[in-house]
Amino acid sequence: MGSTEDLDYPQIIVQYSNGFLISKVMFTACELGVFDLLLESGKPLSSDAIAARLGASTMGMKRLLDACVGLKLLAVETTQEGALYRNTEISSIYLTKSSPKSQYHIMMYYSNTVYLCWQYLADAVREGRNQYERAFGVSSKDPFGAMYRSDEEMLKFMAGQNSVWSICGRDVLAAFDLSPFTQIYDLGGGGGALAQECVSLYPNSTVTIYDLPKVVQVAREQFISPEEHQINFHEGDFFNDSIPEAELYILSKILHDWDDDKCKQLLAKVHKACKPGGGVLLVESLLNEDKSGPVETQLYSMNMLVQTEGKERTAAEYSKLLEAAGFGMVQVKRTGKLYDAVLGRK
Ligand code: ASE
Repeated sequence: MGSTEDLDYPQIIVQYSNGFLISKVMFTACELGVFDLLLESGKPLSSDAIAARLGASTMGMKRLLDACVGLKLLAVETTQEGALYRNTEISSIYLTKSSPKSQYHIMMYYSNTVYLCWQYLADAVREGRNQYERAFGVSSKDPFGAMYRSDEEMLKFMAGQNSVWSICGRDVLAAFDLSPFTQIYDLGGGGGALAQECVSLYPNSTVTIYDLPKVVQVAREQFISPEEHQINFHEGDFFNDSIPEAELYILSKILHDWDDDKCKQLLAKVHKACKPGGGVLLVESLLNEDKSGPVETQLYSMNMLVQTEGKERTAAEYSKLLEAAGFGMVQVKRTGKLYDAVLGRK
């Protein structure tokens, strides 16, 4: 503790400074299709072969692959023909596009959208608002208007947000026994990956994905197969349009997009629509009560500053919002993963 070594060589300062270099190496290897190629190939490949197949320079690709080895995202073996690269287990599972647990789309969203907003983090802190005007030249008044500024951006966001449920979906939905609730609305359900997890975990439930019309159209056409009979759709804007009656409302990563006033407004509307005995399930990344961590959640809260009108909150803050809207018997379950669950009852 406080050893002179730490002050002589500031390990954590060096590590934090290099953090964004690490992110960009991983994002770039994903974007160029390195992990996909190595998966398809089924055997280790030389850097020249990878460069040729991916249309990259031999020199640039060699350096990228070696950095991936340093990061343990690739393994290398030296043979008579030279160095041969292969995926590590973790990159096969999480960094390839086709894997069921793929995090590829969230990485593309981080690399090409979130990254650009973070360029203006200092402005966001100074001004206390999101940075769409500076980053993309679009009005920051309506954050989802800005986030969905093109169909392509909307699709990238939906695919990105979907990816996290392949690694956290089960945990947040199994945190409470939701089997008594069969009629479920997923407000702002987007691409529907959480709804899919929900109907698979609770076979007697039907989940209606409630989202903006253009989001629902894309979810229908590109994310949810018509064979998914337990999933329905409802086109609407939950702030301005009516919310139908149901037993359970899931608000997954919704409240963190909005300030307290907007959250109270939305929760009051949900409370009014909710059947007596029903409930609301918040799925969010919870801050410690003293906001001392977890660091991932603190960083997400910074991201909410640059991208939305919201913030990450503590369990007590969510409980207060729920209670202000009339919900009671609030229960909190931390999952130990990125997202946690809070259940309120009417
Ligand atoms: C939102 C969630 C996200 C709105 C914008 C967002 C995420 C990234 N941008 O509701 C996912 C969480 N990740 C981070 C970095 O916040």
